[in-house]
Amino acid sequence: MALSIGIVGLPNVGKSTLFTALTRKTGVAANYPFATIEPNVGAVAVPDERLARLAELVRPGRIVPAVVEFVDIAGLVAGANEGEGLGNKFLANIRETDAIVEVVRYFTDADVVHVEGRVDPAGDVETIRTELILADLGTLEKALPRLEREAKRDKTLDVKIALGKRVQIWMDSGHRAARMEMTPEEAELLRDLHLLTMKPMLYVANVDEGAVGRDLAPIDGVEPIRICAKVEADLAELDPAEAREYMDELGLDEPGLDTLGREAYRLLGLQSFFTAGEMEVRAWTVRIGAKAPEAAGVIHSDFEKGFIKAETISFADYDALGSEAAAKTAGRLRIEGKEYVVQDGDVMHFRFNV
Ligand SMILES: Nc1nc2c(ncn2[C@@H]2O[C@H](COP(=O)(O)OP(=O)(O)O)[C@@H](O)[C@H]2O)c(=O)[nH]1
Ligand SMILES: [Mg+2]
Repeated sequence: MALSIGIVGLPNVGKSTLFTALTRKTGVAANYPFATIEPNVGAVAVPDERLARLAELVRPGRIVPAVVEFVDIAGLVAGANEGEGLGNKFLANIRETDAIVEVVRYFTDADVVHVEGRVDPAGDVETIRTELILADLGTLEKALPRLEREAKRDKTLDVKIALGKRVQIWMDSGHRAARMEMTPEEAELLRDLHLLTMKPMLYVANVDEGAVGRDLAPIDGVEPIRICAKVEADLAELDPAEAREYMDELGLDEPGLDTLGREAYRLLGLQSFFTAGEMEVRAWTVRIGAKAPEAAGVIHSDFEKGFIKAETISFADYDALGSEAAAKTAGRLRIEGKEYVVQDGDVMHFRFNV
């Protein structure tokens, strides 16, 4: 299953423009057979030079890049948590994604109406944050009484209830759940509640054409990624030479979409591992810190359930030695077990049993 990122924001901030640019990007997404999955879901290939190098060595039948799915979620408005503007449906769509990119309007075009009548990035961010937090508080309000009933029979739930109450108080004061200090074990305990504000979040500032180079104030402690969605949509339609010329004119080093892809990977704590065989050389996305069975599960849930071991070669070794056989002879093919923490660029072969 591909990693999915929901694009959220107020109406008319440029979400669909960005989505279209992402999924139209020539030469990359077009190679992927399922580029448009549903009208509002698009698969975007993650550019990776290592994949090309592996393909050069293995000469497989096909090469498949890692993909990130972007979901264009209809605009959230104030009151969404109470069902305003089809709010519940949107919130349910967000719940299914692994991460959130929020598009914030910075561009000033008078022809494009702002739902609240003024361009106010900080105010917009606040509106969306409030909606997401209110939705999560609603989730807890339902979950806690249920957990308390179950806790009469199962005392182990007491820890989870106490944690839920702590998060409730924290969010009540206007903070996203992800900002609360907690141990990885506590975060794991919260996982089945699918809180929206526990998801990793990235901000895209949709700026005016002339403002792509300017510094912006941090949002929620991080600098937003500056993009002009309109420019990106145009760039996605041009051939590489024309695109380069247009970017030079605007003073852009690289398309904003590339920056977005890279920053999304970094901020969301993601990395790639590879599978390399005659049929296919392929890149996959997994969390930094994930153990081998979780990586196996990215390929197929059976691989995770029946995980036995992972034959692993680092990309550097594969690159230097040139083949799996050579890596094996050189003693660079490792047999890793359930506790192995996957490293960026690992070339893996899973053994499993179902
Ligand atoms: N001037 C300008 N207009 C934009 C930009 N991005 C989007 N728009 C326009 O804003 C309007 C709403 O964009 P859309 O992507 O549909 O917004 P959504 O409601 O957030 O999906 C459209 O008319 C776009 O052409 C931008 O970067 N600059
Ligand atoms: Mg839209």
